[in-house]
Amino acid sequence: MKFLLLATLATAALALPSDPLSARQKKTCTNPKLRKDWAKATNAEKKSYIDAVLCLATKPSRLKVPTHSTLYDDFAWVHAKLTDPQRIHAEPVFLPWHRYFVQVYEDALHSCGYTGAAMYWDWTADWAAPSKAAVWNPVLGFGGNGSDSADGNGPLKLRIADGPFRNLRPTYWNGDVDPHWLSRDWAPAYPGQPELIGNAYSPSIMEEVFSWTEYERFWPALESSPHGGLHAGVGGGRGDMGPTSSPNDPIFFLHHAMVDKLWWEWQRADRDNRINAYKGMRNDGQEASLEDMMPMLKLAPDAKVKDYIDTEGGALCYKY
Ligand SMILES: [Cu+2]
Repeated sequence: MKFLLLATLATAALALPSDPLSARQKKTCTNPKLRKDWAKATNAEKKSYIDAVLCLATKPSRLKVPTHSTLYDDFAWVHAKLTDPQRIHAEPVFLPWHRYFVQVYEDALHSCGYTGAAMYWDWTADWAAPSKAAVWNPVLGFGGNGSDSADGNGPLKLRIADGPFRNLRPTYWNGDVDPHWLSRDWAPAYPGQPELIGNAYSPSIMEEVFSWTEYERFWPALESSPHGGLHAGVGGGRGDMGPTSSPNDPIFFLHHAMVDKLWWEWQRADRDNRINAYKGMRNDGQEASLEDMMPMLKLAPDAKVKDYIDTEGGALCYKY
């Protein structure tokens, strides 16, 4: 009996995924990881996160399309391909798909030596002066805006002027091979509108988003103004956060961790009724279901919505 038990344990240990390509294990979540606010993380945590992001660009692509791209580029490629034709936005799967995507990214950072959880940018706290946010720090942050005088990109893309990611050279722009320097094109302030379209994620907008009690009302409200406004505010017309290849900008993942945190807060505000709340019309005209599959195009296995609906159950184990 004892031998049998040991043998079972040994088999279970062998089956654990050693590489991030394997399906995430479903197990009881007893000790959820805490995802932190970038502005409150320690310098050591920030440094380790930044180093791991840079490391992704030295790792071979899992997708090999095209052959000279890297693991860093895979995220932009998958997001671009799943956006044209549209499979991950403007339908209920927007929230769980991006939740899964951020988790796949966190797993990739772990393959680059990072041991912490994904981090988020709380833009609801910075809405009145978003350009002053801690995330744009040129040493322990993501660098700032693109600049006309920054060399190398031509007039259509604004290369960022400083920061640890200034020398990053993403492979894709939208779904096309178009190597360029990482770019940002912050929307300027004008009377009544803070820079980076701060009004799109102001307290009054957030109050409206959280006023919805049904999932099918909540997700579009969150996706449109706060989520979309931030993308447009940071990316502008000539920055990486604008096009379908927006995961090119590493701030994408702090932005989407924040979107995820807001969904998490909404779910927990009425856990019994909302933790499995998932409804609405899919882009193919069918009713959305927890059994729906989320495509990840071989960056990671396709996965069911129901395994990613609860951050402390199914295939996930984290909280905010
Ligand atoms: Cu997206």
